[in-house]
Amino acid sequence: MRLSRYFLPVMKETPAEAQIVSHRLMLRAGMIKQQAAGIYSWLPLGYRVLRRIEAIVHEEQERAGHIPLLMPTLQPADLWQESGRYDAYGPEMLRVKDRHKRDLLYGPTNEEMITDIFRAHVSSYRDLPLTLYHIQWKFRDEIRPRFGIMRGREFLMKDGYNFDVDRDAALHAYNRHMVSYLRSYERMGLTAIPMRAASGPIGGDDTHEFLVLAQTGESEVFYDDRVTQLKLGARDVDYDDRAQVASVCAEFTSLYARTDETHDEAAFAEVPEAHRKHGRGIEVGQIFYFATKYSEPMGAVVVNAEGQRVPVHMGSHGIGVSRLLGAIIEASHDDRGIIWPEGVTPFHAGIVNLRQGDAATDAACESLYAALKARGLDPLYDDTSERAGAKFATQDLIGLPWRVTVGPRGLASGKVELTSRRSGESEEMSPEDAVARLEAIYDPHR
Ligand code: 5CA
Repeated sequence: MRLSRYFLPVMKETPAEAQIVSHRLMLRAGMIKQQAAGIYSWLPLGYRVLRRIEAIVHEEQERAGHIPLLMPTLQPADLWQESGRYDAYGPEMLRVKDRHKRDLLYGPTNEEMITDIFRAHVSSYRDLPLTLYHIQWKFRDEIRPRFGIMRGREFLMKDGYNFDVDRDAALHAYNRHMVSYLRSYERMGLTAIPMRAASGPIGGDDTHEFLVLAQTGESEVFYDDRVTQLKLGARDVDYDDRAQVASVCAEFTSLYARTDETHDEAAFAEVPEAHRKHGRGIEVGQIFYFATKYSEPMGAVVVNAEGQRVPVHMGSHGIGVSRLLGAIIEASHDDRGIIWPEGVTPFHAGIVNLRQGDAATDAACESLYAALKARGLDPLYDDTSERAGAKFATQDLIGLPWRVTVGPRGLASGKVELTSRRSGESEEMSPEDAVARLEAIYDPHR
């Protein structure tokens, strides 16, 4: 993309309404625009990152054997009357009437609808296990939408639902979700810690939230800080191997880590004092096992191997896709702007032309641009006639992890400069070497 033809409405001023750094930076970098309280348009730069995050979520869900579909945002009220949640959900649910005076709602979550799909088509244990998921907009009429897309009213969520013949199979699905979530967050450059939590309106006793530590987080957390060192890394997990998946989960959940809702002072006191930490976190996902809470009232029944009709065991599993942008920025920025992890960056590298209009410099930038594109990388070429200082400030604000600076002085000796946004370090090299370096950097992320 050429910046002169792009739509990147960056702001110099710090917007007064934004209280936390991620919200400020998303507005300043021209990523989102508020349309109503808690409702945002995704401008091109923000939309690119949102799509990167979605792509990672899809890849990791499909790797775990989970199947994508798409359910609508509007749902009929009668499904929710069947489960008993239509009245219980309260004012957070946006209720609408159509022209025939039928009651609809904008879905805050999809347990009822997916159970309805399941009961219409599945009746035998032979069709199990089954996990279906979608990435779809949700609406919750939050009493206090705030911090930009972090607590929105309309927000993008990945929600997945497992159907299993018994508790053991359903707990394996729960564990598969935990591992696939850990992989997804790591690919986004995040450390998200699974913490024992409370289930709220979704229901069930087994639930973990995934928290990114940040002072601006809305959740109060208590943890053994050795849990922050755990990494899944490149290890190969066989998602069909119950014992292996369970052992990864045990590794990530055996140290103390709980939100305030389930915090237990006596158990916490057993953590060695040097490792006992109390702080705040951003909830970027939650998994639930709730057995037959929805399948029983809604009649989602399968015939098991013994020929008995049993309500199917279910769980639901959510990732806050749009919230993740805020969480990533909270975890990765400096006083000049955002620092995108390579896995989610909107463009792989910026190209800064220090002397736009100079024939040799323009030609070098064009050929660099073409070479990166030919290798499947997506550069953002600043071909505007802004001063160098302003170009650097924009690059720093929007946070591309790598910048290639091209100017007449370097070109005189056949060199461009490759700069890391994170470390600030620059290295001179030939344009060919810069392309090869970027290709190698991004190889593991593709
Ligand atoms: N049905 C279950 C799991 S599929 C469910 O709805 N879970 S949830 O309520 O925990 O939401 C899943 C994730 O969505 C949360 O972990 C959080 O990251 C994100 N989320 C929830 N509310 C909001 C909101 N108002 N704005 C942005 N993200 C939100």
